[in-house]
Amino acid sequence: MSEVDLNLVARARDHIARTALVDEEGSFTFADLLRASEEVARTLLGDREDLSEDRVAFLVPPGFQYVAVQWGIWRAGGIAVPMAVSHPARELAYVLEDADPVAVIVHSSMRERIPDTQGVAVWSSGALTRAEAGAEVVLSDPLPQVAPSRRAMMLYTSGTTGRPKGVVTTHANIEAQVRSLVGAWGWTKEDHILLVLPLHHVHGIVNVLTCALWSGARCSILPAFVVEETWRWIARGELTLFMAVPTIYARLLTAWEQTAPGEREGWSAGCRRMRLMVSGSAALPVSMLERWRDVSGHTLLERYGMTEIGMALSNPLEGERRPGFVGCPLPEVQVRLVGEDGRLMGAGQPGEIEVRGDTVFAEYWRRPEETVSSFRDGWFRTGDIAVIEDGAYRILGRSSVDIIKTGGYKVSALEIEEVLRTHPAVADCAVVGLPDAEWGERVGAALVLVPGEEVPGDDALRLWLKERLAPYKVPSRLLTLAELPRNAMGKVVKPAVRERFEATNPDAALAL
Ligand code: MLC
Ligand code: AMP
Repeated sequence: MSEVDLNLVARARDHIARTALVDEEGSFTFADLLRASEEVARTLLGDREDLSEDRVAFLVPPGFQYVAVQWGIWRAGGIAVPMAVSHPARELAYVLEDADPVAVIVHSSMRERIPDTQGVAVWSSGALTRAEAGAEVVLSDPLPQVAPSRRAMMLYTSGTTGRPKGVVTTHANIEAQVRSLVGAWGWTKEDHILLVLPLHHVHGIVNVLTCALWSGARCSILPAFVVEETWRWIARGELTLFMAVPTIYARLLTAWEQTAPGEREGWSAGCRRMRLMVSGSAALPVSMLERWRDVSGHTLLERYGMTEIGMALSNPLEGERRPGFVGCPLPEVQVRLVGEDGRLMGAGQPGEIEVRGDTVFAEYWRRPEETVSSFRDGWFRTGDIAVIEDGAYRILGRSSVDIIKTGGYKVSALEIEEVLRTHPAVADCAVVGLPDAEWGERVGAALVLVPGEEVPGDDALRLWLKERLAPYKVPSRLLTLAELPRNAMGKVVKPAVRERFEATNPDAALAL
């Protein structure tokens, strides 16, 4: 059997000597990536010919090792399950339990966060990805043929029903997502992008990392977003592209405003040398778009997407980018708006965004009923409400009050409530999203305490929650109420909970 590369891998062979990745450890060519990922693939395969869509979970910070591991899993025929480096043990254990992997690859600095699980091989990413500099790319035994229709990746995302579920995409889905963006945003091998986003979500994985590697471009990677480091990179003037969530632009703006005029000029000049700056994953306030235009000379290109569909709508690369709008359907993506009664909506009428096409995911992992109910006649129902005005889409909100977007992360209010209710002092609670200039929304929790109990001290409660939830799910506003506002059916009225927060001086509401 001769090796038929995945397209992504085949394309890397066209750029073998070019720099693909730069991280804290150094620069790596496409040859380094091919060699290291082959090493990972062979180790994972052992005596097997093909991982045949077995899952391999990995906990590796953004950097060369991460990419070598991801490609190695793909080249061995496995499904890559990236885990979030910011997650506490409880969340990681949930992913491992749900994804049911045959192996876990973990960065040496994080080894203690992965429990020894019987039957699951645990490898150190450093031991697997040591690329001998300058060594030949040797193809000994062929690696398996991996058809595009096979499942490639599983990303955990919150739904409205409680704990996160695995969104499964095939190689063909990922390729369609990448082709669509590479075409629409004019990627070439001359591009150089800085990756500051986490690598357990599509924004970082697909829009930044995979589009870059597909194009033969260069991706420089920070292990995590740090505002000063990001400005230093921008000021060097080597980058052509930047993509981030609005919270990151907010932080960059604050730092710019607080720095000395001489430094500002260098930072702004670095921005002006780029060809494109993109915002997405959450609504970009028009005021932020305008401030960024003053600072950088760029009108941010805002686009709309979702883990299940990749990107769907985008403002244009060339032509007018309308503030407050997310543009039009991207190439290869079909979009429609549907009313509550299932009727198609015309221009000016709000409806739920539904998406169809090769970019749309295959299934929710081991949740056939949820998969079926998330589609209507072959169209994926996003739960986001939009309207078309003068030919462009404007997002109006979400159909569920229980989904919160904070810092670009989607979190489920129900999941947080479930955890809070297990605290001995909490009799009941309601979690809501509260509008916030920096985070888009903040997580607020209204608590009804067990009689005789007091609000646990800030630090104690925060620590307790941080052991159980990802940092971005931990409520940063607390309010105690005698009882939760409920309707005649006994259901908590979330808008009324939000009003209680608004009626409270934010300083009086416990800021965690
Ligand atoms: C972290 N903190 C938060 C928080 N996140 N508080 C409130 N709301 C949040 N969302 C807390 C931390 O626990 C910490 O508390 C304190 O804030 C400061 O943390 P930090 O380290 O400064 O924040 P940081 O971790 O840097 O987070 C900021 C960020 C991050 C913007 C860099 O949120 C981020 O990377 N967001 C991008 C998410 C993303 O990629 N989404 C794409 C999803 S895909 P303490 O007590 O520890 O000090 C998708 C589809 C699409 O949406 O369309 O793209
Ligand atoms: P996720 O499930 O983490 O992939 O988040 C996807 C969600 O982010 C979408 O369903 C939207 O609610 C939101 N989103 C993404 N881009 C935008 C945008 N430009 N404006 C408003 N909301 C957005």
